Amino acid sequence: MPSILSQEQVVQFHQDGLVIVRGLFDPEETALLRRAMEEDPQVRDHILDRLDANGAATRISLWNRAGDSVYGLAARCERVVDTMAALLGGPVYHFQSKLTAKEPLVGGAWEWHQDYGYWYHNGCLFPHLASIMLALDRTTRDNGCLQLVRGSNRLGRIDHVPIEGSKDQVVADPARMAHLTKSLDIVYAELEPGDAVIFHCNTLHQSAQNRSPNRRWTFLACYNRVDNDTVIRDHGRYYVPLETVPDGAIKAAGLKFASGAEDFTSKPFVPKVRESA
Ligand SMILES: O=C(O)CCC(=O)C(=O)O
Repeated sequence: MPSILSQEQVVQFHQDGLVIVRGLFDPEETALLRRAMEEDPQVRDHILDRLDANGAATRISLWNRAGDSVYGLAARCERVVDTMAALLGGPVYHFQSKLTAKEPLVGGAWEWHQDYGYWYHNGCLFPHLASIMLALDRTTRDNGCLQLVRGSNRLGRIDHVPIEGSKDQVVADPARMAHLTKSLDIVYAELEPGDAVIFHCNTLHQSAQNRSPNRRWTFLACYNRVDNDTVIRDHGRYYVPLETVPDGAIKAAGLKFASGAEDFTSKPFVPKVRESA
């Protein structure tokens, strides 16, 4: 299946480092995914809290392999995989998937970072990775939608430094960020359930705390180019062939939970970075 994006959207992805896709999953598919995130015992049992710079927790559940669950099939369906391969310029494999969950009133923030600020340390030599974030709930400025720095994909990798008071996240060099956020636009990915934002691994992004009464849960699937397989084997994110499934597979499977192939993460991966950039 060819990429679902228009030529204009492909150009936008390369220029801006992000593209918003409305209605990527229909309401029935989105409801299945949302219920799986809420009800699958494996997803729930692997939820980790990641403290932000102010000590508030944003929640995440992470797994490395896309299996036969409804969320495994969503990450393997043609409309997603073929689009990611077209954007990354070659065949891809599933690098990781995650639920990122901001609970009403108490949800913590994600500090400014590039995913490659983390994934470089998993042994990916090139930044040939990208993610697709699918909204399970409506995401708005009020409940901590993703914010992305337009064009930051073209900066290259920025040094990331530790955050005082949090061992759970690292942050893109704040001195550099101050310049970048003055000169580049910030895009707020306000999404309806079923909409998605696709972004490059060097695109700087953050999300604010959720002080609203509305939950903000999103499902992300991340892909690496096959020829960029990790040179480090012990983080579980190395190449395993990705078998795509037809787009109809999600509804055909119904509410299917983890099958045992997922390789859920019990401890968050936080790279050991130095204090000064
Ligand atoms: O869920 C969010 O708001 C951000 C998640 C994120 O930045 C990540 O998983 O790398």
